[in-house]
Amino acid sequence: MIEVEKKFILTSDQEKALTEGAEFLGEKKFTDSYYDDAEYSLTKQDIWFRNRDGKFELKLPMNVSIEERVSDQYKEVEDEKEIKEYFKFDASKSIMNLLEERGYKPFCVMTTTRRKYQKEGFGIDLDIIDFGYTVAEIEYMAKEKEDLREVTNKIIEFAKEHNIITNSVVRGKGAEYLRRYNPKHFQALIEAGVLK
Ligand code: V4E
Repeated sequence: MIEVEKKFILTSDQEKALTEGAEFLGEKKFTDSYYDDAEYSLTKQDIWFRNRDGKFELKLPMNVSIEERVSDQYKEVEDEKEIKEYFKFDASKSIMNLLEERGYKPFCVMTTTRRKYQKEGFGIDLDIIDFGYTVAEIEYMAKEKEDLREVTNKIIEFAKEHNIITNSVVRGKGAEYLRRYNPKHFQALIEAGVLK
């Protein structure tokens, strides 16, 4: 499955419209640590390697150019064996060995409180992040063969139906964290064409 998601900063009226009639799936709190080496080798390729509450996960870009970027399209790899395969790393060694050998260190640690909803086949996440940032995500799980542009349009249509109209790209929490706390890394990603 491919996760297609679009982020929005909502007014309280928009948040109300979006969650009205939605099924509330629950609230959870999780802490993410994002890893990279000193050259930002991963994030400069839009690869996001994180540990979420003790479990490693990889978010791999679906080769969407920054000009065309109207939504986030990432493939998620959560299986440790597959993560090691992706990094062409010895399967008999641990992920900790991988971090050590490749020089991957945490560059961002943040805790998110997430309220999850479901409405008309879309997932809605309302994220409140500990460093003072709140962002909403509307997501749709697409099948490998689905046209991702069409899926993005579906998300935009759904948002419009709730009076959420935005043409701007909303920064994800990782990008916002870097902008605030690690301008050097943030600038490197702008120069690499990963962030705007
Ligand atoms: C993909 C990404 C980053 C990692 C965090 O991604 P995000 O979607 O915010 O995480 P989260 O917690 O919602 O993941 P989920 O629980 O849905 O799996 S940090 C920056 N990016 C990429 C990115 C980009 N290239 N451009 C912009 C404007 N924002 C983010």
